[in-house]
This record gives sequence, structure tokens and C-alpha cells, in this order.
Amino acid sequence: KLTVFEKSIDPATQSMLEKAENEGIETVWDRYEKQLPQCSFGQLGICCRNCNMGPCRIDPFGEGADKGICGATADIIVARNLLRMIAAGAAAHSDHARDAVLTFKKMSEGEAGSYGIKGEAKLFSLASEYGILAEGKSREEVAGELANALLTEFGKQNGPLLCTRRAPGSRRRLWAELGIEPRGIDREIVECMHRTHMGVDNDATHILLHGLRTGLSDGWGGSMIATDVQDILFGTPEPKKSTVNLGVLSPDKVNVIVHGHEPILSEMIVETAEDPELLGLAKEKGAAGINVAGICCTGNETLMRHGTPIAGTFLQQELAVITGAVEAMVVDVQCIMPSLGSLTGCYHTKFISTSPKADFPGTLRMEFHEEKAYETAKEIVKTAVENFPNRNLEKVNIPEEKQECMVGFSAEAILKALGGSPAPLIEAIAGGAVKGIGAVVGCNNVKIQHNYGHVNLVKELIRNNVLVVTTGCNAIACAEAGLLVPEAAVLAGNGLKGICEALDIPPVLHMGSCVDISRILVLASAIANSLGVDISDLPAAGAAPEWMSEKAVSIGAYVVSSGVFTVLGTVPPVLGSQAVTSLLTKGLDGVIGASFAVEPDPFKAADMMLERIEGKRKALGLK
Ligand code: NFS
Ligand code: SF4
Repeated sequence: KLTVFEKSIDPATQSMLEKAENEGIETVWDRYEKQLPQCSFGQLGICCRNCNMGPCRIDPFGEGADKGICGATADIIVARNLLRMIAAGAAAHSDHARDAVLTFKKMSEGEAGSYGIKGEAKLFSLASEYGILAEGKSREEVAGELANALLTEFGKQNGPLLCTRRAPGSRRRLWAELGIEPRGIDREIVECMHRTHMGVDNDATHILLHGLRTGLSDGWGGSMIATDVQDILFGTPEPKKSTVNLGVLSPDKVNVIVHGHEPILSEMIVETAEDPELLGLAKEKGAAGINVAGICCTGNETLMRHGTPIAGTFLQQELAVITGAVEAMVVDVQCIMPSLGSLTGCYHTKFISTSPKADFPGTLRMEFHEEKAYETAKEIVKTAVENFPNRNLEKVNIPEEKQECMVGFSAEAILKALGGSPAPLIEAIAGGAVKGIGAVVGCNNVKIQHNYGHVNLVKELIRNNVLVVTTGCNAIACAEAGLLVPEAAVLAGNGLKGICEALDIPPVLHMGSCVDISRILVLASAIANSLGVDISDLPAAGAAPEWMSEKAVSIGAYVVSSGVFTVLGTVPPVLGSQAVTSLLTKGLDGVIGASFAVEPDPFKAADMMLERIEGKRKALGLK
């Protein structure tokens, strides 16, 4: 049995795990232990349930079956399973994007009550990118036309997706030559499901190429559209300060947690928390106010735009409830553990599900629709406020740990901090003060000590003068470890430290939620374009040290297809196929100019990234 210290490196997490143990409360780590040893067929990716002659599995030792009933080999089964993971991940990001665009469209028609246009500059720049003439039209008319153009990207039959035009020309030509230019967002995902149906695509390489294309339809399609539209609706993030970790929960205010991924809901919750009527009610109920805090990427969205504090990463969602101080856990979609249902039952916490798409055991359903967004958000927060007197003070224990952070580094904000163009950063890279750029992203995974992979990998990179850009739960982990403040520059190598001090920025830049990895693509393209090279020529490398979700697999597919070498900290279920493993870790390099590596040890992973960065520097003639 793991000790709390082996489960997490974070003191707040450790103390809540102790509380859970004392109270006999089960957490994700307990359930993980009950699953051990995990099924090795599943780990290797060699079981198939794609038709009802199965399930089939391949004997990894070569003694039993070497084919499924239909004749599918380990290579075929592994590749098909991986493609389905990519499809699910791309679907999650892109369906989130679709909802954002539909809200945007309703807003343009005046039917999304409380939503408006907070990012006017982005509206017009995007409209012109999509060939929409703004002259003589109202903002709403332009928004309406843009919404229709964006919706077309989902259902289009022929590509390429328009956002791909942001990529360097050499990259786009490569995609076209390989036949992996994404056509329509929905089309690529549907085709994954078709190809993996029994008896369709049965060549591992051929299957994986479609995986790259589907990934691209996410990164340069769904995710990018989600980021763009959310920026128009809610504003493009700018640098600001905030706080993170379980200690942001308030001992005397009503704590409302927003957890999941879509800012559509959480934006309204943040707004209603300032409603005088609700504040009055809170006072009446004996609370000092209303405190909204985020978890996962919904938290990142409100953090980036409003500086709303974040209570934790993916693995801390249960622990927030275990503090005993959460009046409402409000969720939308993705990365929400169904365990929250029975867990909230052990405390006074109301578990409120809001998405028409997602329900969980033990929730109070308060379905959220744009037309009545403010009203519903108010109803939700009111439920939380009314729940405050039910707080059982004997069960309340909020960890002290909360950490300051500086966030809000959209691509626009980074360019602004650099004085308007990537030139100063390029000079710093060329001169060697900054060795390169590390993009570190992704989830927590119980298979890795919570935050150990994230924090150590990032520290190692900045120590070696690699500027780190981060999103998702990695960003939260870095914030908790105190890496998102300008003062963290003391942990950086001298070159990077100088740059951070000159610009007054942290050595690790929080670029947003996981769909905002599209911001990293835009930034990388801006740098590549201004150097006249491809993204794969840049001294850059990516990592997902603790990834767990299918979304991360889709992200991996598009980051590598965009030309960035990527190290995975947890092993994807592909090792059952020599062919697939070697294609992903070696073969892809010759095809797309980047590949994957798998390395759970963050120090070794950092070395691999540094080596790649050094290699790219050399190729560019830099010392
Ligand atoms: Ni990304 Fe964000 Fe976190 Fe992983 Fe989940 S919250 S969308 S999937 S767990 S980083
Ligand atoms: Fe077995 Fe083939 Fe059916 Fe998969 S598709 S379950 S390998 S028979």
C-alpha cells in the first residue's frame, strides 16, 4: 500500500489523503490499488472487442493465439485501438468547440441572453481570416457570419481545414503530400470509427496515418476553434496574478467549485458570484461571501481570464470535497470522476451536473442552456449558498497551502510581452541565452506520483535554459510548485533567468487549458514563419509527463504531426505491437519530422528533450 507521501509530492494533497484515511473515505488511489495488477493484455493494447466473434486477445509470449478470430494481428489490433483513442480525444475537444460556436451563433442572433462579445479585436481578425467582410456590418452580423463559417469546418467534406493556413507552408505541403491534411472535423472522427470497424482498415501504418490526420483536425481544427471563439466571447487572456491549491478554499465563504472543461458555464458562475442578491443571501446564511474556485481545465479557463483561483489538478478533485468545505461541486464535461457522486454523499457537498451530455451518479441536475445562462448560474450558486449552513465544522479541514501564480499568457500576450514580435525571443534563442522551448502539458495519472513528473521535468528544463510553455493540469501542477511566478527565475539557468528578469515574466508560461495547446501551435508557427523554417526545425520539444486521457492521445498525434518531438511519461497501450511501437518512436521521424518517446523518469525525459533541442540548434547553425 502506498503512503500518502508516495502518492503525491504536494503537501496539501498529502494532508487531505491523510484526512481521507482517517475518515475511511475511498479515493482514486485506493481504487487503483484494487485494480492491481492491471490486465497485461489491456496494457499492451492487444485485446479487441470490435466485433462479437470476440473478444479476442493475442498472446504476447507467442505461445497462444497470434491472431484474432478474423485474422487481425497484434499490429492491426494495437493500431485500431490507438485510432479509437485518438477519435475519442479529438471528439471531446471538437464537440466542446462545437458547443462554443453554437453559443457564439446564438449570441449573434441575440438569443444567448447574457453572453456578448468581449474580444472584439479577435472577432475582426478572425472574420478577416475567414474572408468575411466586416465593412458596413454590425458586430453581431459579423459574428453570425463567422459562426456559420466556423460551423462549416465541422461538417465539411473537403479540406483542408481553414485554420491549417496558420501553419508554415512547408508543414502544410508535407501534410498534403502524405495525404493527411484534415478535411472536416467530424469527417475525420467518423472515418476513424469506420476504419476500425471489423474488416475495414487492416494495415497498421495506414491506420496510424489517419490517426495523425484526425489529430490534426483536433489541434488545427476543433481545439483551435474552441480557443478562438472563447476568446471572442470571453476575451483573450492577459497576464494576471492568482492563487492555486486546496488552500484557496475559504473557511468562511461559500465555496463553489467549477470543474470540467467548458467556460460557457463557469464564466456565468463567476459573474453570478458577484450578484448582490446572492451576496446578501450568503450573509444571511452566515457566510462572509462567495468563493468560486476551479478544478481542471474549466478552472484554467476562468483562471486565465479572471484570475479566479484554482483548487487543484485532476487528481485533487476528490480531495477538494474531502476538505468538507465545498458547498457545491459544479461540473460540465470531461475528466470528472463518477466517484464524486458517492463521495459528495459523505459530506454536505451538492454535486451539480449541468451539461445536457453528461450526468453522473448522485447529482442534482441543473441543466444549462445559453438562453437562460445567467438565471441557471444564479440558481446553481443559490443552491450552494443555501447549503452553507449544512457545513459540518467537525469535518472541515482546509489545507493551508496556497501558492501565488502569474497566468494569462495567450500567444497574443506573449508577443505583447516581447514588444510585439517574436524577434526578441528568437534573438535570445539564437544567442543561446534561451536554448529552446519546451511545451509541457497534460493530466495527472495515479500511475505516477501526483505532480512528481510534471514539476521535476519542468524544473529540469528551466534549469537548462529552456523556456517552458504549459497548459492543462501541468500548468496547475507547476503553479502549485511555485514555478509560475517571476521569482521562480532563480531556478532557471542564467540565460533564461536574465530574460525573465528583463521581461518580468515567469520561466514557465501558463498558456491555458488543453484546447489552448492550439495557442502553442500558433506561437510555434509565428516563430517558424518569422525564421522562414518549419516547426520541426525549431529547437523545441514537448512532453506529457503524467497523461491519462484519450484527449492527450489526440494531442500527442497533432503535436508530433506538427513537427514537435514529444515525450510521454506514461506508457500508451501499444507495446503489444513491435511495428506500431517502432513507427511511433522512430519511423515517424522520417515521415513527419518528429516522433514520440516514452520515459516515465522526468529527469531522463528532460535529457531526451534537451538532446533534441541541442540537435535542432546544431542543424540551424546555432551554438
Ligand atoms: Ni487536459 Fe484538461 Fe487535466 Fe488531462 Fe483533464 S483537465 S483537458 S485531459 S486531466 S490535462
Ligand atoms: Fe476478434 Fe477480429 Fe472481432 Fe476484433 S474484429 S473481436 S480481432 S474477430
